[in-house]
Amino acid sequence: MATVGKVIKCKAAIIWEAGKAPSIEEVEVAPPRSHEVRVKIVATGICRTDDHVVKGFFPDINYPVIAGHEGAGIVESVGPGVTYVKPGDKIIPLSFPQCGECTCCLSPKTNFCLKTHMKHPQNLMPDKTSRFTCRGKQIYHFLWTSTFSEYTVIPDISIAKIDKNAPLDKVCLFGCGFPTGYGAAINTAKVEPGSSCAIFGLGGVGLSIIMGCKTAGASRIIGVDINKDKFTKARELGATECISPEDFKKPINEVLAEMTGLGVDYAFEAIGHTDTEAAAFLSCHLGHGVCVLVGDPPAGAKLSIIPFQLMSGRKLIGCFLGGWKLRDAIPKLVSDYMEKKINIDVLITHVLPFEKIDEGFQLLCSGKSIRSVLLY
Ligand code: CND
Ligand code: ZN
Ligand code: ZN
Repeated sequence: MATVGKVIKCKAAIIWEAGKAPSIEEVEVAPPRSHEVRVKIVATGICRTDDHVVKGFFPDINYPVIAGHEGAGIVESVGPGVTYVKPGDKIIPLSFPQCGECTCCLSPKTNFCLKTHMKHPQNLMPDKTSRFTCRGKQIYHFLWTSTFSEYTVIPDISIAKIDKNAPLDKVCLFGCGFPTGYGAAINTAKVEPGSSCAIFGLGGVGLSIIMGCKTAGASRIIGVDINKDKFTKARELGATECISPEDFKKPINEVLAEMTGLGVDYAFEAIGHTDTEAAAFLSCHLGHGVCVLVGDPPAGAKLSIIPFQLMSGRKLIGCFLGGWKLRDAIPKLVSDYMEKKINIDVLITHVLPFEKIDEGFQLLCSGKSIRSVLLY
């Protein structure tokens, strides 16, 4: 290809500083270095975590930055040492790597690869440099994905090669929302047939948790959200009941306890507030209920729990990206989608040209969208 080894100029959405809306700019994207891949992103979803970057919730993130972590694209070129993919392959950038060699990758118990960007409090490539510049300034990466750029550079341990026939405008949701929620139910909670579940927050992540609970055979799936507009889709996907905390005087955990006897078998928090995390934990059945934290509270937030509530047998756990070892799991989930075993299309409520990214964020923040997919 004519672009191999050269700097590519393309459009990207840059968040110049925390609190500022992303602005569409022309960026220069340097060629991939050793064990890196340059990808042409075709489609990207907007996840709430990207909005947290816009709002400046993560003090470790440096600005200016290119956010975005729910994309799908095609390999443009590969750096030295890359054998896993070649130009033309369809891929999904992974916001969590799977190096396959570290002690966590070798353990079946976790997907927390130790080569993660989270081990280094910086948002640059693994060699601590950036591939993006704009108006003469270095631009920072985000989660090694930065899918809000038409071309992006990603470490080869952070990509999944997928079916060459996969529709990228749909399967971009396998970059975060769907596996994050679905895996929280299937892998992390390991929901059992006949069990009762409560899902706090019915956005793209929460609805995917509902799909996971339904697949696992849960008999009661209770959706909890203050935005009742979310109830229709939640019911369509498997919620048996939906409630709003604002309709009750007493705490929502007491309401759930009354509805279920002594609390739910599994509670999930997919909002990202410590007060709803505490409520989800207290909604669990005394003695054995399991609460899974999925939402992303602002950095530095602390959750307060009375030790007795854990000692009595309730469990509190959490997961990134649904606990999947992503490089192994994402290609299989995409195949399941191609074979119509799972349906993610229902989560896509809006499709917009990339230039309308700001509208996409507004739709998310006003509660009008589940997922907006941006097309380059
Ligand atoms: P989105 O904003 O679409 O959904 C959140 C839902 O929560 C909305 O429907 C709100 O109406 C609802 N809500 C807000 N406040 C309350 C409240 N007090 N009580 C009840 N409901 C409320 O977000 P999303 O689905 O894209 O993401 C959900 C969370 O998951 C968010 O915190 C995001 O940052 C996080 C996340 C985690 C991970 C992971 O790997 N663990 C990956 N991506 C996103
Ligand atoms: Zn690893
Ligand atoms: Zn996300």
